[in-house]
Amino acid sequence: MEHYYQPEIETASRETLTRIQNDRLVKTVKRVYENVPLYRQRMDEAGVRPEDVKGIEDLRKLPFTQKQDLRDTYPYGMFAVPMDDVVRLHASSGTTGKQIVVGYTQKDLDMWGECVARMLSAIGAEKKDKLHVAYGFGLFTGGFGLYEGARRMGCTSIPVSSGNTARQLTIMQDFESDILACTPSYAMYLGESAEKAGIDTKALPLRAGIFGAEPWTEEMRKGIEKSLNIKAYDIYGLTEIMGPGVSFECSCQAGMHVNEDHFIIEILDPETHEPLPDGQKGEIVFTCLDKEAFPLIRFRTKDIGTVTHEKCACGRTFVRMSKPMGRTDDMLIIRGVNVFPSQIETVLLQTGQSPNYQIIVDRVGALDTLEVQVELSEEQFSDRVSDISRVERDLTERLKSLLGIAAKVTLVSPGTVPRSEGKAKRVVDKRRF
Ligand code: DLL
Repeated sequence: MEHYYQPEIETASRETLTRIQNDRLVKTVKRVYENVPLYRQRMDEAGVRPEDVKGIEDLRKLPFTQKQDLRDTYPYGMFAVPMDDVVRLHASSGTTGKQIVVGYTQKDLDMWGECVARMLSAIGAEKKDKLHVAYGFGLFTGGFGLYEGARRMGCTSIPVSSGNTARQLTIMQDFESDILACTPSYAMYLGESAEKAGIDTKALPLRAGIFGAEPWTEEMRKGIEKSLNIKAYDIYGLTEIMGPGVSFECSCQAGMHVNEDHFIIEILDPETHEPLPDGQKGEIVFTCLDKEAFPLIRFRTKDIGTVTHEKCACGRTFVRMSKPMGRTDDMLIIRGVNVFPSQIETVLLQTGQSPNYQIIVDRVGALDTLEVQVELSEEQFSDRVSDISRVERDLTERLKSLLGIAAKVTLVSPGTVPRSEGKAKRVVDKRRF
């Protein structure tokens, strides 16, 4: 039996959802025009008046928002309510550039909790469950986002925050955590550390995990499910739009349902900005429908993905998005060839290699170089040198045929690739541009 948190809305007909979206979009556009100078200016420049937007069919008349706009208006220029009504701030630094600040009203936090509670119900969590939150608590949205959902749903949250792996494992055992929430790379590390510490994960009550905030592959999902003996679910979100819970996986694990009563998703051709049909890869763009403090219109996420309107076996009618398949800005251009780190990860995991790897890009003279450092498992480490060279050769060939350019594969000793407690740093780009 499928569990829903709000069955009426989660299984609503397309007509009902469209009606809600039309109604909320009209109100939000009016509000941002009146309260956010940047939107008033952009809409004036585009010759669009708030009353020209009568529903979602007029969405395309509206200008885009980009991360740079949030930096230019730092810290509070995009807020649509007086500071008096803001009850929480979060921030995101990204990997480059100045941080951005987002705000939430009381109602925004309730809505956030509702979105995360839908995800918790979808994966079969119940009030009696204990949610072990090992996402960071702080300006990062991961910790507090999951906490809001657990509170809303009535689960017991254990706000451990990130770091101190030995302590995480002790708490997991002693407090009897049922569900784990952290980044997928940290989940892998927890599994590995449990094994090293001689903890039998099969004997733990832990049964599910909520992993997101960074790209991860199906192979990695299998690895986590095996090592922690749980079901692993994907959750997506971004600071600018809300944090975790913009979309979530259900028990079918076949894409992430977008909370469409609160957010509109568009998939656009990154160059022409034309909308793309179901199944075609493009840039994910979100519009907030009922956020009060920080409502963004057509925010270009730079994440690349697809959507499907096909019916999901879980009964939810919310459109599903794919796992993001990289970002327009994490695509590496090496000797003129486009390379996504996720392609490299897929090859490594499909061939049974360790998920602990790092991609090093450098430039020697005028030539870009690509090196993939992959950690050997303990068994491989004790193998003969000739076996290790065979693995290196095999990986080199597979990467060459997939990427179309040569990569140097270096197998390194177990435990030498740096572990992360939050988002993993997979790429080190040493080139000077
Ligand atoms: O990472 C919010 C979050 C926290 C999501 C906890 C899920 C769980 P930011 O730090 O602003 O917010 O980073 C947002 O992370 O644009 C994607 O590129 C990436 N990302 C988030 N979730 C996923 C996912 C949080 N499930 C950026 N799969 C986004 C792949 C993800 N990438």
